[in-house]
Amino acid sequence: MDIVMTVWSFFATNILQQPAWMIGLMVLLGYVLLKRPWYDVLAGTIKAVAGYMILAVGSGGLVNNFRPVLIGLRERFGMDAMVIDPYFGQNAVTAGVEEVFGKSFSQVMILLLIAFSVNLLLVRFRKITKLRSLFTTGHVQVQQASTAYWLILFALPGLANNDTALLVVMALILGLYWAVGSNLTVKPTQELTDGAGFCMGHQQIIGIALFSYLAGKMSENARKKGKKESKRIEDIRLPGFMSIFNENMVCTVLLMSIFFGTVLLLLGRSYLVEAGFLAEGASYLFYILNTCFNFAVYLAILQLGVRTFVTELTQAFQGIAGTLLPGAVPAVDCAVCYGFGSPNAVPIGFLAGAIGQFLAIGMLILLKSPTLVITGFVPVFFDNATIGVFCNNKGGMKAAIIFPFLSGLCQVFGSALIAGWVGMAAYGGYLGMWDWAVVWPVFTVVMKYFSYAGVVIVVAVLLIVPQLQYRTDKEGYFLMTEDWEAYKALKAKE
Ligand code: ASC
Repeated sequence: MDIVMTVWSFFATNILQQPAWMIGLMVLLGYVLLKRPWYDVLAGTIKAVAGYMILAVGSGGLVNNFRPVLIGLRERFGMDAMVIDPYFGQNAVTAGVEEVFGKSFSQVMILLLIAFSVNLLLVRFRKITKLRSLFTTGHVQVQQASTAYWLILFALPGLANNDTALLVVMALILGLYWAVGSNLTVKPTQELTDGAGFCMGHQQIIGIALFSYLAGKMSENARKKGKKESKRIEDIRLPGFMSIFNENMVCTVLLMSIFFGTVLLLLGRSYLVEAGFLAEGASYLFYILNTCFNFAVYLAILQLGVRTFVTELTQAFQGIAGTLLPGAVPAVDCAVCYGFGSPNAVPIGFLAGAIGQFLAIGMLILLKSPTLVITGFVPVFFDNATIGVFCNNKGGMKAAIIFPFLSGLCQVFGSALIAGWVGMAAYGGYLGMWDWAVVWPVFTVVMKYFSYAGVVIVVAVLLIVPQLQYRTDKEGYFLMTEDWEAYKALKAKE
């Protein structure tokens, strides 16, 4: 037993929780199953791991670049409150779960393993379950397992006395959420990427499905009423000097300069020096310029990383899909979609979401909410930029502004409500991503009030969703992951 645990914890720490190595392992396995020559296997694996590492440099850079602003707002204006961010959320669980529930955090890792196996099994039996995607984003799965652990313990405190029942219930719900949520993004992602063969496995997957659907409806309604549909961002050719916004890098630098430039000016030079962000005699102006330019630089790095590994992963996954998990696609990090569609949807979605969040925070202050929220970079950027990319693809520029804006409101209000209620706010953080600010709070309420019947309801609803999806398009449902060109031909005929 000891050896098994040691091997498992080695695997969990170094591979399962490290998306770069997890993706590398999948490419390795996939290429071996495809019987590719050894040098292809080696080259593919290297590109997958290195590509993912490049993406991580980009996304980590974005997060760090934003730090002075967050810490500044908090310290300079004395805003002490809960930060909505996956990393703060995970810290809160680690810090509080023992105190509040008398449970150790170490079980979260076992939960992760069982929930991942649930996802695997659900996809393996896809003929019955109609589920087509395997969640591969390990760092996100750790954050989600932690939060789910807290939410479910809160809803069903009786489970605390029975570890086996606790883990089974939790893994079932979490594994189902991974499988069903990511499965909902299969169609919008295939449409966005023209059949690249992956879907989203992140923290706003139900949000992506919902907002893509609404964006599509918005366009359809406009068409029916004979009105002009909102143009996609990439099709808008701006007049005269405005056309410089057509270029992604230029657009990002300009938008970020307006936004961060203002905030950094508000924080003031003396604060930035005092807090150690700006060196004593250094230029304030160039500090601001560097920070704003860095956003465009990290975004470019991130997109390079995506381009490096995505083809390897999706090709290799066909090897896995062909033998072990037929008809399946990998569900990957949301940042992967920034390599597709309009790159300018990224800063635009982010800004619309940020405005939504700030508005919501202002309202919490005015309403004297007992839980105050502070924007964290990961939700405000990665959720809203992603929703922006998908909505732009389905509903044009208008949708890419409206829906991220609504998402920003949801993130703040939803997180304030749930984290205040379940007691996580007291530990300074909550996950805060869209699904965890909206969908999981609903699960929690249902389970809190209906207890074990609530568990049955949540599980039943999750199981039914893919069945309903399948029914709307029996012919195309599996075809869209198995053969995208054939799927397109089928749709063209219809
Ligand atoms: C998250 C999280 C991150 C980012 C990253 C986006 O939810 O924990 O580090 O989003 O995955 O690429």
